[in-house]
This record gives sequence, C-alpha cells and structure tokens, in this order.
Amino acid sequence: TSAQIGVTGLAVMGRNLARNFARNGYTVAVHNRTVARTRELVERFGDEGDFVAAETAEEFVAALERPRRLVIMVKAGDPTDAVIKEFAPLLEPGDMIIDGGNAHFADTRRRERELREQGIHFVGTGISGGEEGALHGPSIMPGGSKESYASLGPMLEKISAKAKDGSPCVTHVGPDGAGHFVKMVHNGIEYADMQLIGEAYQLLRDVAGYSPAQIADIFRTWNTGRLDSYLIEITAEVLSHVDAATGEPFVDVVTDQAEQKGTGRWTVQIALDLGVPVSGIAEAVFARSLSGHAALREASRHLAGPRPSPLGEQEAAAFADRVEQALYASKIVSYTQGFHEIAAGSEEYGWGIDQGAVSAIWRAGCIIRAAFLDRIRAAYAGRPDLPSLLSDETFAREIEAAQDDWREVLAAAVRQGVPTPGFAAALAYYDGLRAPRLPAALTQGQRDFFGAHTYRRVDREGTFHTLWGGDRSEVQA
Ligand code: NBP
Repeated sequence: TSAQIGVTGLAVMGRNLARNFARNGYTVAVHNRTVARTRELVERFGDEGDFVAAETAEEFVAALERPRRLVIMVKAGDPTDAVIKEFAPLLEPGDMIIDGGNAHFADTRRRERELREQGIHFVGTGISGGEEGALHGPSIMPGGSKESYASLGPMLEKISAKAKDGSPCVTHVGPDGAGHFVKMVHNGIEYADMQLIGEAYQLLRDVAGYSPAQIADIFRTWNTGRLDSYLIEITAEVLSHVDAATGEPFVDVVTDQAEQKGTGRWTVQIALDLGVPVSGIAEAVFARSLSGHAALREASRHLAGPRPSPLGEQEAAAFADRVEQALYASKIVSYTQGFHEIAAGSEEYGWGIDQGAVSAIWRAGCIIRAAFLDRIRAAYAGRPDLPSLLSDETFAREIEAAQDDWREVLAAAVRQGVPTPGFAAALAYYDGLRAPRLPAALTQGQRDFFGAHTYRRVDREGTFHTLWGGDRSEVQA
C-alpha cells in the first residue's frame, strides 16, 4: 500500500493529526525517532483507519505515494532542522515537506529557500487547536507554494475544523513563511485575549467582590452574547472548578506565575521590527513576565495600595455589565492590532495575505475561535482593503457605545489599585488613534533641540530645523 500522507513526530500533536487523517479515510504512514511511539500508535489506534508503520526514514519515504506529502510534527527549532536533514536527501523534486510545528517564520523562510533549490516544496503550516483540535479538526494555516496547496489543500480541508457555515478552517495563507507568521499573530492575540479575561476576572473579584463561582456564572452569561468564544467558555469552567484536596476554588490554589513558550514574545518582537503598535499584545506578554518575577514581587509585602472599598450588591451587578463593555472594546483593539501586524508582515514580505480569509479560518478549531471572528470576516468582506478594524463602521459604533463604561471601569481599577495593563493599553490606543493632535509634535521639537533631527510643518512642505543654540530662527534643512 502506498500512503497519501506521512506524519513523523508522534507526540500528542503528531499522533492526533495522523489519526485525524486516517479517520478521514487517508492511508497514513507514521514514523517517530523513538520507535516505541510508532508501535504504540498502531497498537492503540490502528483500528481507526489505515496506518503504515515505518521504523526507518527509508521505509517511511518508501511508503509514500508520489509526489510525497511528509508532515513533520516535532519540537520546533533544532529538531525540525535535524529531521529535514534526515529526510531531504531521500526525497525527489515535487515532494512536499509540511512543517506543522510552531516554527518561527524566519526559520520557515530559510528552510523553504534551501529546499526549493532541491525542487522540494516546504510548507510551513501553523496548526492551532491543541491536541483535541489536531484530532477532531484544527484551524490550519499553510504557507508555501501554490502548487503544494493544490495537492495538499483538499486533504487539509477534509481534516480541518468547519465554521458554522460549513466552510473548512484552512486557506493558503501565502508563500514561504506566511502561514507560520499568521499562526504567530494568532498566538499573540490569544495572549491578549487571555490577559483581558484575566483582568475582567480580577476586577469582578476585587472591585465587585464576587466569588470565583459567581464570576464563572457571569462568564457563562457573557458566553451567550457577543463575547461567545472558546476562551470565555473555558474560563467559566476553570473558575467553577473546586480543588479536591482543599475544597478551595481551583484558581486560588494555583501558583500565580504564568508561563510562556515564546510565540507571544515573537509577535511583539516582530511588531517592533515592523513598527506596528501592538501595545495590548505587548502588555499581555509583559504581564506574564511580571507575574513570573518572584524576586520583584517581594514588593507585595511592603508596597502600599489604596484602601479597599468594595461595591454594594446593586452596584456590583452594574459594574459587571460595565466590565463586559470594557472587555469587548479592548478585544476589538487587540484584534485591530493583530490584523495590522499581519498586514504589515504581508506588505514587508510580499505575501498578499487576505485578512478576511484569515479571520474566516479562525472561526473554528483554534484557541481564539469566537463568534466575533465572523464579524471580522464580514468587515473585510464588505471592504477588503479595510485599513484597520477600527475603520469598520460597525466596530467603530460598538466601541463608541462601550467607551463610557470602559473609562469607568478603568477609573475604578486605578482608584482601587487593580492592575489592568491590557484594558489601559487598549483604551490608550483608541484615544491615540482618535486624537486630532498628539504630543508627538513636542517629541519632534525635543529631538530637533538636542539632536538637530529636524521636523516637518503642518503649513508648508519641506524639512526644517530651528537654531536652538543661536537666535532660534528657523532654517530649511
Ligand atoms: P513536542 O514539541 O513535545 O516534540 C516531541 C516530538 O519531537 C517527539 O516526536 C520527539 O521524538 C521529536 N523529536 C525531538 Br524532541 N527531537 C528530535 C530530533 N532531533 N529528531 C527527531 N525527532 C525529534 O511535541 P508536541 O507537543 O506534539 O508538538 C509538536 C509540534 O507541534 C511542536 O512544534 C509544537 O510547538 C507544535 N504545536 C503544539 C501544540 C500543542 O498544543 N501541544 C499546538 C500547536 C502546535 P521522540 O519521541 O523520539 O523523543
């Protein structure tokens, strides 16, 4: 038998992806560095479909129909290069290597270039949805050549998540590193979503005085409205969970130091390089990093805050409604920032990414899946060249309607000393974009003063410099 697809790297993600292909009727060759994993897969799940177990690289490659489709699901970084080095010499022009790991898009660009010389299509593919997604249908973000998508696309469409309207959550994102770039931004947005939800929780707890179980109910209610999303849903689950050992709310027995694997940080690093203000995503990354600094947080023992003044019952309920507004408005901003980064990356690398198609494939399967994403899709469908989500009439009106509550929530947070960097960064971004004049004019004056960096004027063309050390007359630079 020849397999239509092969998966090497059979840890949780690779194993479940291989099973997903097999359950959809494909014959799947499976391979792993440590042979025991390959055997285990076939023993436990062999009856789910047609698997061809390969113990060596040669057997694996020989099991694949041509052109070969070889999926790599190993740890990102050096292991991916090691696996490519092992398999590339065994492949022929026209074959495809699909890297489904969380690679940095710059690595994907390099690998694609190197393999192209050999006539091999390298398809850097973002996959989101965790292990459950890999098995039941992830959101898939393939880059690489058009030819490779023509061969691979139908299979990916088959195993992918389906949006409510039935469309598969996969699209050819663009050449070389485009898929991994978009997956990176997906994860950056995920960080922001999680931070905003965390802030909403803390406000409901500290300002409104609700218990985790009560807050879980509030999130459940929110999940029936415009915030309907996977992350809001699981937030309610986590908040209502009670620790079996202590009987305390689970959230109170978990160490409050958040970890990260790097894709959120990459999103911010690349945004800095591209000059894209992703302040909300950056604050989310910094908030995780602050939480992890145990030594710095010794300050919690001696730094004073305001005296707590919890709200009464009626006020608390009204406050919860305001927090929903603040959360929704901040969410619009973080998606605005993430989509801006995708547009900037697409421009920089000539990828031609269709933002509407990206929002469409995030509607199901991935971690940030949400009803909201269908509205983003609709916004881009109405105007494909939308410069920013905030240029969309619907989102602009929604934020306008939310802004009084948003400001009230932030005022309460500041008065009561609850850290809300995500909400605050989002509002500052909104106010920054809205402002008819920014203090950047003063910044330009200062730069010209100390460094003769020159400035432009609002009323005349050209570049100017003021002789600050002399008679302060203005000269054309
Ligand atoms: P891991 O990231 O834990 O990687 C384990 C796999 O890599 C095993 O198959 C291991 O083989 C193989 N491997 C390593 Br490590 N070094 C190797 C080498 N030098 N040569 C050959 N194989 C090597 O697995 P995972 O959690 O299933 O994730 C797989 C990829 O998918 C990663 O890139 C990850 O970032 C990405 N991803 C994960 C998730 C998720 O929710 N976990 C979601 C989306 C994307 P061995 O069995 O012989 O040690």
